[in-house]
Amino acid sequence: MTTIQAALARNIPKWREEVRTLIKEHGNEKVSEVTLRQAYGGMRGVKCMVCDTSEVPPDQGLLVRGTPIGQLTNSTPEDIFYLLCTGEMPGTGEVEALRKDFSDRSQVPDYVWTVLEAMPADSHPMCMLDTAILVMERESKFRQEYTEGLKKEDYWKPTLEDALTLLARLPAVAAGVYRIRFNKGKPIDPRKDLDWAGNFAHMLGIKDPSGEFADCIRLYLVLHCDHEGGNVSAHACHLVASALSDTYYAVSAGLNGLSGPLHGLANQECLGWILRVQEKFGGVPTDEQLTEFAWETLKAGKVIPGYGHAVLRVTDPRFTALREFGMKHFPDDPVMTIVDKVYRIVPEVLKEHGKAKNPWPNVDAGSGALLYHYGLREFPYYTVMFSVSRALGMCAQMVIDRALGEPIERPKSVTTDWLKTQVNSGERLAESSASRS
Ligand code: HAX
Repeated sequence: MTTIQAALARNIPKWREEVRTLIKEHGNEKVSEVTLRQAYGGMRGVKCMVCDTSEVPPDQGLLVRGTPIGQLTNSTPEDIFYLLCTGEMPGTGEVEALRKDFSDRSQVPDYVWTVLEAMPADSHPMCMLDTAILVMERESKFRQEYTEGLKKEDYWKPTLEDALTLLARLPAVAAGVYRIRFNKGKPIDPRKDLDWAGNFAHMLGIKDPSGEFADCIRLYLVLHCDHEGGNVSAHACHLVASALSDTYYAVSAGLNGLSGPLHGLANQECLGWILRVQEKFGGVPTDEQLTEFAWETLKAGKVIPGYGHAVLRVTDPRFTALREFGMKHFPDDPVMTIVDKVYRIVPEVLKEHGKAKNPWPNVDAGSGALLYHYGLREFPYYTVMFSVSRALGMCAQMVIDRALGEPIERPKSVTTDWLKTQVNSGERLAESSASRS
């Protein structure tokens, strides 16, 4: 049995050597170019950062350490965290050790509940989650050891410590946010006999006699774990961590990014859209009615939530996995039926509309329907569920960044005047070379 710490300690020297050699031998080779449009256009497609935990080929969707996410749907979040960090699929012993470690660290300090209880009753659940993470920053091992004097090559060790403590507490904190914010009663304590996902399901307090809700949560937490390095939350986390801010600061920053409606918050908007369809048509609409509703949304200048993606150009395999789960367990659920119908209709509407580069569903198009089915009906909470999972990827990326000694991130910005001059001088150069030839 190899602990996650031991597996990292074994792999990190190899990774460091590999990167050192790559930079030494090919450091000046070009891997990307930036156009003026990209500089104004959210840097879309610019290859200027490295993330080894996962990648998102536009025609395949998420690969976790090279394995398609569709092949990992029977894994647990513990498997996935080990895989993200080390690049190796853990055996039973490794998973048991990690599960026990999470369980040993899972006690949420009382001051977290005091802070959450004191927040205004209409606070957004994401604001509550991020606040809870920030107040725990005082316990950061990285900050403590860095202040005392820590060698750069050891930065990853207390970073991993902080990550494990934060991840161990996150399901309890997130479930507590649900119970406090939506008046469900006191937070529920974790159980020693349950895994990370099972405990999260248990602490939410949703009735689950068959264990099916826990299975749904397990799948949900696996599917949302990571999505390479350039998305808003991963990038925000990476950027903040690059200043050597500790795990609590960096994960909270990343999750603040996840709270935007074009990113993680889309899942709360998505189900809202589906339920508006259901309400307007008194149930499952006809194809014509749904087509008309989709056009109404677009003509009002709004986006259809859950559709489109900055990188993907196919149906998101995470949507496929969630849809399969729903169709297997509750094919006759009216909300699931609408989700399925939207999947048939909306891509055609978006293609005809002609704006979105990707007319296919992303992960958010289906996730809310599953949670709604099991009685978790407070939409503003959905991004918190996403966050619990995405923290796995952000933490893994941060440990690896620290291990590789990544420097503070500082791209160069330019002014519009500079770009105008650059463009004009480019034109002058082109003219003079044309006149010479
Ligand atoms: N409905 C209507 N219009 C859409 C659209 C959609 N679902 N998706 C893209 N478009 C529009 C864009 O608004 C943009 O219009 P303008 O030129 O008028 O600005 C145009 O199509 C081109 O956009 P794009 O290049 O295809 O997409 P972007 O990379 O700019 O944005 C988004 C990607 C995911 C933000 C976008 O597709 C969107 O807003 N989708 C709906 C919200 C959503 O589902 N977000 C969740 C994404 C997944 C995620 O991160 N989850 O956390």
